[in-house]
Amino acid sequence: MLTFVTTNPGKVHEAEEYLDDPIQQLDFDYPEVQADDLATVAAHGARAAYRHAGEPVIVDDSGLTIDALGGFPGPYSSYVEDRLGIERVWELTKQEDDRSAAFRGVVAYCDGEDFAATPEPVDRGEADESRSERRGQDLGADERASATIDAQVAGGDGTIPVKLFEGVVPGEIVAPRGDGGFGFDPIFEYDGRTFAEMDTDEKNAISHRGRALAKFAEWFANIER
Ligand code: ITT
Repeated sequence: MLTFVTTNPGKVHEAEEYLDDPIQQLDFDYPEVQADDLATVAAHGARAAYRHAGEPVIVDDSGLTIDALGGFPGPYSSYVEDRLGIERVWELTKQEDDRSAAFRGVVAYCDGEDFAATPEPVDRGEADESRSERRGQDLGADERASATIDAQVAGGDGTIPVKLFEGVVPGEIVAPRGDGGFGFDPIFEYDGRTFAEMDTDEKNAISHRGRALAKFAEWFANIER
């Protein structure tokens, strides 16, 4: 049994298609650190989720990046969906000539152990420690506050290794269409259809999460447990 720590049942539904092992959802809203890259957010999240669950966990951190908006909303996708809504993200983007975008996702696995070398990266928390030290020394008050959050989330065990699996899918932002999926799916078009116009199998075959989960599933089937 593998525990997927997420507040989003749509993610679990998609993951079930990939893994031979049964998956249970643990609905825990782990603290998300503020960082520009999803891998850092996912690695912190996986450690926090593992501490909470006390058993092997995966978390998934995903985001939509819109090229003409400098990669917005990126790591802030959840906040933007909540506060602005996808209709207003479409309104912002439709003024642009270039509406290209991408979904990016990182699946992060943590079971408290170290991992054998494979092509996928392992986050051991070193980057966080050096960044926190640097922030403490020569950066401003906002960044020091952020470093404090880093340290709290790391909880003194920032060195617990986390295995990371990344996936990206390019697409275009369009006016909302379709009833399936979740989140930004109705405004994300790939090859003529939005993700909300696809069923789960079709979306998985091309999506960022599908790509990350496929790599994770292959690796997970071969590790010693
Ligand atoms: P957890 O963090 O609890 O797992 P969440 O839904 O908040 O759930 P993220 O922070 O990873 O998940 O998601 C960031 C945002 O991106 C959020 O608004 C999601 O709805 C959206 N999102 C993630 N994957 C998506 C997908 O496959 N299709 C559409 N929107 C997606």
